[in-house]
Amino acid sequence: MSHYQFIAAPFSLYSGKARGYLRWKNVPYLEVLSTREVYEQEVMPRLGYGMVPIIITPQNETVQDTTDIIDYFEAKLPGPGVYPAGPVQKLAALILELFGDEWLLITAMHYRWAYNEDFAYQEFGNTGFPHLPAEERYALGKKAAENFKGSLPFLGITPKSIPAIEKVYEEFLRAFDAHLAAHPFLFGSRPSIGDFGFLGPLYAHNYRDPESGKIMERVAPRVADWARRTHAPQQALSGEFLGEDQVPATLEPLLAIFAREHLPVLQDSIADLQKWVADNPGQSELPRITGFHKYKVGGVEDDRAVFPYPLWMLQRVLDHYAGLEGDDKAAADALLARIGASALSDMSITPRLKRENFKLVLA
Ligand SMILES: N[C@@H](CCC(=O)N[C@@H](CS)C(=O)NCC(=O)O)C(=O)O
Repeated sequence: MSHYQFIAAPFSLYSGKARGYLRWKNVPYLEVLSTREVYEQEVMPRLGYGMVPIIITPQNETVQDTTDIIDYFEAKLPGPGVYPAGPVQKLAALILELFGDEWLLITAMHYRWAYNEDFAYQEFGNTGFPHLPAEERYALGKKAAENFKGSLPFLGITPKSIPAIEKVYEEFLRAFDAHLAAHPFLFGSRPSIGDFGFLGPLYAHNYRDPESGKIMERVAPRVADWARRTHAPQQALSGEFLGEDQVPATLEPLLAIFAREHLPVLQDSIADLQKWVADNPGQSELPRITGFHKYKVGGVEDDRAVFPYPLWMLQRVLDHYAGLEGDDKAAADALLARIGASALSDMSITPRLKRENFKLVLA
């Protein structure tokens, strides 16, 4: 076997993120549908739990987590990459990857389950049980989807927060659409790690789910076009990042939404991690949820679970920032101040986190 296997699903958020990257990077891979059998016989034994997408290498190694998948191929394959060389561009790209993966997720989950419930059940059924008749596929798909639909309140998606989620999402779509009037991708003509972070929620859910796709086409047709182009690049390894480490001014409204909506959640998550560590001496493996907190979306307060995993992604941002010096640091600080994210410069994840054997653990 000389190709990579990519176990994934068409309707899966993080599969969309990785697939767009694999195509742009020209990775020789074959996609394997994560049917129930594949999930039970390949995914679960390899990870110790169920999660897609995964990569199986020709040497039979497993790579999970889309960020690890991207980093694996960035290190392994020659040619252009998705991390900008410009230090301020890279900082902004890492922030936007985190924001896409972990905050736009809220919009992806809300719109799927509010407007595409039947379609989603069909998709779960078609993927999990493709050999069964349509009715059985639907029934089993509905059952398989229970946990996902059931996660909405944990993500802070309730009747109270929904109008605010929709308001912020439309603000985000308009700002991204305006940016795309001037640039094909976030940082120029080459997709970056930030574009792929956006792609999961914006392609697999918010573009591909039929009712959500109509909303995207109506509010932000350039974003729909970007989702198509980024998920199915016409030319692998193409394009350039903007010169002189430019972060276009049109990205600042997007970064400001991160600072306003996501950063406070991350600050609470650090505090909760520290509390969890104090309450659980001697334990290294983190649970999926460390607690609950009040969060705000579009100014509306609601309850939400606190997830430690996004702190592992935030740590990447903070590690990059910590390495900046001189003019680069001054330019980064000026950007953070303009977007309202100066708090980032004093944040640190203590204790540090790492991923080991597909688990999040204290470093
Ligand atoms: N951070 C992970 C997230 C992957 C993820 O949540 N995948 C979803 C499907 S899109 C899944 O398999 N979820 C199963 C679960 O959460 O139990 C990544 O980037 O790969």
